[in-house]
Amino acid sequence: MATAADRLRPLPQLSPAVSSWVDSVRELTQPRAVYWCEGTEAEMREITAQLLEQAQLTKLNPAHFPDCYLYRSAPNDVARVEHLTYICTRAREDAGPNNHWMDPQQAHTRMRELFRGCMRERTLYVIPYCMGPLASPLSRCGVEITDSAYVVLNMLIMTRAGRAALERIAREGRFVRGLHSVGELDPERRFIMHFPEELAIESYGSGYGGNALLGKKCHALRIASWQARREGWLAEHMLIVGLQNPRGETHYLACAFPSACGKTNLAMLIPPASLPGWRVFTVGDDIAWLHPGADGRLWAINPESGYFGVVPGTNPQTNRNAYEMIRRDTLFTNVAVTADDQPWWEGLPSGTPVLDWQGRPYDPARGPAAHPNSRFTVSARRNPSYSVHAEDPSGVPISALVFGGRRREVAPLVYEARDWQHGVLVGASLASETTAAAVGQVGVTRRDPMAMQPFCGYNFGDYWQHWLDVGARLARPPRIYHVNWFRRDADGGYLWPGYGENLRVLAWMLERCAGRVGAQESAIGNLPHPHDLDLRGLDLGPQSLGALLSIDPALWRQEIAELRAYLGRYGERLPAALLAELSTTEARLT
Ligand code: GTP
Ligand code: SPV
Ligand code: MN
Repeated sequence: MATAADRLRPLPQLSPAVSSWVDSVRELTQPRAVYWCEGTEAEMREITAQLLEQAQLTKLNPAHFPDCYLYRSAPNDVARVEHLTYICTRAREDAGPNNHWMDPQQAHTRMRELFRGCMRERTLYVIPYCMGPLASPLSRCGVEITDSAYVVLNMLIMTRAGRAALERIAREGRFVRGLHSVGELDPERRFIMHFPEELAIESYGSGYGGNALLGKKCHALRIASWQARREGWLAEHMLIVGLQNPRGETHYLACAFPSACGKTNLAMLIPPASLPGWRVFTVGDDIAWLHPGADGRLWAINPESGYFGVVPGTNPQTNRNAYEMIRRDTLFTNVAVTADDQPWWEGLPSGTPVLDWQGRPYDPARGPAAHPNSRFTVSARRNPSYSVHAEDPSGVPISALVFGGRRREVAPLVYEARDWQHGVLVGASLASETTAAAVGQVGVTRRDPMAMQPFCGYNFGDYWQHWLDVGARLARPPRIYHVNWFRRDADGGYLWPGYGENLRVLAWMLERCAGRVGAQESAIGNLPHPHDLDLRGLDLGPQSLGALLSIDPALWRQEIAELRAYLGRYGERLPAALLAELSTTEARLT
């Protein structure tokens, strides 16, 4: 509830810079009302109640899923739209071959026409937010203007939003401007535009996650990666997890896997019963901001305060933590429901869907009941394994960086880069099968360097050089690894059980970091000696293990040839050191 002091100091007066921007957007978009978000629990309840009343939200069964709601999006608005996402820099080369590019003036003109009068009969919401702990010097603020109350609810969970963020903006005098409208939800009138040189984002025509929650991919990755290059740090598509071994030592890992390739699950991993004495602490599940510290190590903060996670596949066997976490205070998007209004999705061991994700009577002939990219939005405070260090202003020190993708063949279960420079090539070589997180064909292998193909706000050539430069400044750089939980056998089955069992691979990495185990050198990097992987209690035959750790020289020569052709697209911006690493690997393979 607002106090008397609050009323004397209303939000719009806190920051003239924000207010004047809001005024200009109001002029352009012509909303019926303007609402400044305070970021209180009461406000969240109020907006939820309004959405329920307008039948935009459905209340889920309160006996089983207290304070959980279902949102059904427009059927044509269920994933990120990479083909409609642009980086608008003055020079086309600065966006690079990895991005769609548009001239900033042309883009602004185009977007102005879309935004003109688009909020008539709607409320314009102002969401001041802070990415990262409010007290951290590493955090960065922004303001999102949106006409979607659903976006407001998500932003209130995913970021530190409201008065405190606006106060920080007023102090700093700097913020990222994000303008969003759902428009007509017409895929033909949909654009996600980024103006890194102006610290601005303009998004029109979609209400979906990465297209519309502008603090997330648009700000914390595309704009932040651009800022990070200028300021000497890294903004990455990485989870951050703390692992405590049976000796009581805790190490933090940051892991980059492409969308829907296992970050949330690894960040909330539950140690298998046959590996007693291990504990796992989640710092973040999607984005890491990495800063070289005065001690020569790399330090990480999670800019987010919640999870926007993939629902299908979440169950008590794969991840009990995640399953329990989303049983209260959770906003579900595009899941199915049972006869008694419980949410339902593919991968649950019980329950029967009666309505599919579009609210139609469920008919298996029309595909899965829950959308494959259905999502949950939930506060990190609901995570039973949330790290007590997740809010530390200086972040957590990183012992190892891990890259991984979905590869049915080629990539072994795990290998280690020889050093930082080789590790940058390993990251740049990441490729993965596409998933339902983005619109387009699923299951096609594509290059996804550092899991940042959809998210790097500038030319990848410059980005790899920046990675090399950051590494050169680290006296104690993290070791770098590559993993593949998704290798298949001849029948198409997964060779590796995944989920909690992945800890066995991470445990080997920590032993490597501590200098307690050796490795076998191979052409592509260091592989574990099979006896150094703790496989106690795991039903995995020596043949499967052999297949998981095998490197097929013919496939790898082909892989490296493809990588050389791909890297060649970056021309003069490709760091020579990366080409040298590539040649070294090539020579070792022949
Ligand atoms: P984004 O939020 O899109 O960035 O995805 P994410 O990387 O956080 O992926 P998430 O952990 O949500 O996993 C995506 C899908 O992969 C889910 O359906 C999981 O059940 C499945 N998955 C996660 N980890 C594993 C694993 O180790 N093995 C296998 N086979 N599947 C996994
Ligand atoms: C991803 O696609 O990588 C996500 C979901 O984490 S979104 O917020 O849509 O980007
Ligand atoms: Mn993601």
